[in-house]
Amino acid sequence: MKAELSHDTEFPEEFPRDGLPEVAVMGRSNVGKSSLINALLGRRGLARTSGQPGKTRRIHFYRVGDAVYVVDLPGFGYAAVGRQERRRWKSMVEAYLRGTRGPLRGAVLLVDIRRGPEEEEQQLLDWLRSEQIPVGLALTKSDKLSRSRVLSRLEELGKAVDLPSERVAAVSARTKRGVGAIAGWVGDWTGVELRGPDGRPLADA
Ligand SMILES: Nc1nc2c(ncn2[C@@H]2O[C@H](COP(=O)(O)OP(=O)(O)O)[C@@H](O)[C@H]2O)c(=O)[nH]1
Ligand SMILES: [Mg+2]
Repeated sequence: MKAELSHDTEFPEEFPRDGLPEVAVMGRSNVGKSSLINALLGRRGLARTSGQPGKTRRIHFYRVGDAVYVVDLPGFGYAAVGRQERRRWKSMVEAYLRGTRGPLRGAVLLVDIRRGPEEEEQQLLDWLRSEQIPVGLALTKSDKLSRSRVLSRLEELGKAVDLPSERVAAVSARTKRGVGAIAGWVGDWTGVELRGPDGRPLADA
């Protein structure tokens, strides 16, 4: 499926207006948002990854197959980002989430599997719930833990956020673990079936 960066902005008046469904990808800086988007959309280097956290300050809309936008929101809560920047981040994400966000069909919240959700993530989850936006929790960098540790973290963190097990996935941009689960969520929320370069559906059967 063709995927391209179609809108790159911080201003709500420059968000897409074609009404295509959107799925937001959110989480702390450096948690692996851009890497996961690249794995999901099958294009290395489409979303710019960075060893320097806090660099992405704009909202990136990736249009996939002229059917759906995958939205890379700026990361939050990185210590090196000053107070003013945090305020700017908050107002940007709120503008996105709150504005005329009719097309927002679901949100993938990324949390490092080793860290687990902290206060900001819990707040974001509460807010998404109160707005009745479906949410999935992606536990990133699962390649950093042993298989048994991954399983125990899945159970533990799933409980902590009170999501059904089918909405919690361990993912890795390195091994591509969990990409099928996320594609499944996108399908459930938007009806759009993401496909790999070989044309086969990415979602787990
Ligand atoms: N081991 C491992 N490293 C990852 C994974 N995903 C991202 N990273 C690394 O984490 C850093 C931040 O990734 P990036 O995708 O830019 O995070 P973002 O700030 O949330 O967009 C980079 O150095 C990536 O190489 C993963 O699944 N496994
Ligand atoms: Mg990024």
